[in-house]
Amino acid sequence: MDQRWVWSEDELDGWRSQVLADDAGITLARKEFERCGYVAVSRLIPARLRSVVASEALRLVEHVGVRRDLVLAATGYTPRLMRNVTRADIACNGSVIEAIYDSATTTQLLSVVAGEPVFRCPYEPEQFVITRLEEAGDTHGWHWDDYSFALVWVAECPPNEDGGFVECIPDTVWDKAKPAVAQLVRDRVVHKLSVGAGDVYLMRTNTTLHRVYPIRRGRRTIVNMAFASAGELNAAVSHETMDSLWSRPGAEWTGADRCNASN
Ligand SMILES: O=C(O)CCC(=O)C(=O)O
Ligand SMILES: [Fe+2]
Repeated sequence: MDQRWVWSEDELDGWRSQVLADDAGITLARKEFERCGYVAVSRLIPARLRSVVASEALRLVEHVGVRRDLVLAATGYTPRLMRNVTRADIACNGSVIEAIYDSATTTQLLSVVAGEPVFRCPYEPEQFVITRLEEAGDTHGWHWDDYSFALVWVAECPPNEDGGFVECIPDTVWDKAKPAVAQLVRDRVVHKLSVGAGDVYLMRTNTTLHRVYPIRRGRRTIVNMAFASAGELNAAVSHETMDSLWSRPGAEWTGADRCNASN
C-alpha cells in the first residue's frame, strides 16, 4: 500500500525529546557500538518513522529502481547483484527519507551513540540510497563503505534460512590496491547481525568489512544513509565503488545529481 507521509515539525520535536530522554537506551547502544562497531538502534526510533521510511523505500524501488549486476575491483571483485535507487531519485520522488536524513535529531542521535560528532556526508550522491535484493543469488557482496557511518533501515527481509542477513568483520582496513577480502573472511571471526524487517542499525562501515548473504528467495529492501566523521569532512575520499554502482547503465557517471521522475 502506498502510504505517503506528511512531514511535521511537531513530530520531529517529539522524536528529539523522546530520544534524548532515553538515557538507558542510548548508553546501552553506545557501549555496544563501541564494543562491536555495529548496533541495532530500532528502539531509539519511533515505530511510525520506521514504517513510513519502509513504505517510501518500497514505493520508490518499485517505480524508479534500476537493476545492477556488477563485480567491483576495489573490493576484490566481490559482486553487487541488486536493484537500487539513487539519492537524486529518492529526493525527487520521495519526502520522508530526505527529511530524516537532513534532520538535526538524526545527527544528534548518531553522535551520542557513536561517541563522536557525526555529520551529513559531504559527497551528495552517497548520502542516501535504496537497495533491493530480489532474485535468487542476489547479494551486496563484501565491501567497506567510503564514509565512517551507515544508518541502515531494513524495510523488508526474508527469514534467515533464505539468506539476506548481514555478516561483518569489525576492525579491518580497506587497502583499495590490495583489499585481501578472501584472506580476511578466512582468517577472522565473521559476525552475524540480528536485524529483521522494521529494524534499523548503525555500523562503523569504513573499518567494518561487511556483506549481505545471498538470498535464496523473497526480497530484502533497505535504505542506507551515510554519515561522516569530522576528519572526513574535508579529507580527499575516493568513491570508486559508489561511482560504479550508481552510474546509469551505458553512461559515464559524473556525480551530477540528476533525477529520474517516476511518472
Ligand atoms: O543491506 C544492508 O544491510 C547493508 C547495505 C550496505 O552495506 C550498503 O548499502 O553499503
Ligand atoms: Fe555497505
